[in-house]
Amino acid sequence: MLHGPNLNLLGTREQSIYCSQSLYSIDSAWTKLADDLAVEVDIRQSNSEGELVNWIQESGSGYQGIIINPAAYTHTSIAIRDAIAAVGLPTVEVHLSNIQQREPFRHHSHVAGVALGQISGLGPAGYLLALRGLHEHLSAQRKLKKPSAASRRQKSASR
Ligand code: DHK
Repeated sequence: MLHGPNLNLLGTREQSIYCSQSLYSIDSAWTKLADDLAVEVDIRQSNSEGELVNWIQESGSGYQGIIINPAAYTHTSIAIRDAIAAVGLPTVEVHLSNIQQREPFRHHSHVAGVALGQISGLGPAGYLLALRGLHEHLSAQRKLKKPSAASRRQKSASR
C-alpha cells in the first residue's frame, strides 16, 4: 500500500475533508484486515513523486497488487501512471474524499485509466474495501488459471 504526499498529516490535516484518524490508525486497521485475510502486505508513505515511482517499479518483483492513494499526484503525475502501467500489477486507487465533489482540478485522475478500480469518498473504509476487492480479484484470477478437476481428468484421458 502506497500513501502519497501529505497523507502523513492525517488526523491533523483538514479533518472535515480527509478524516480525523491518523495514518498510523488507518494502517493498523488495514494490517489487521490483511492478517485476517492471510495476505502479506507492505505499507509505505512518501511526499516525493520519484520515491513513489521507484517503489511502484520495485513492486514488479515480489508483489501481486498495489493499493495507492497518490493524493495530489493523482491529478498531476503522468510518471506515477506510467510506472503503474509498466509493472502491470492490478492497482486500486483510493481517495478519502470524493474527488468529484471537490475543486475541478481534482476531478481528473491520471491513475484511473490504468487502475483496476477507484474508491473515492468513503474515508478510511476505502482502504479496507480496496484490500478486500484486490484480494477477491487475485483469488478469482488464480481460480481462472488453475485447471478444473474436470479438465484435468479430460487431459489425462486424452494422453
Ligand atoms: C488526498 C489528497 O491529498 C488530495 O490532494 C487529493 C486525496 C484527494 C484524498 O481524498 O485522499 O485531491
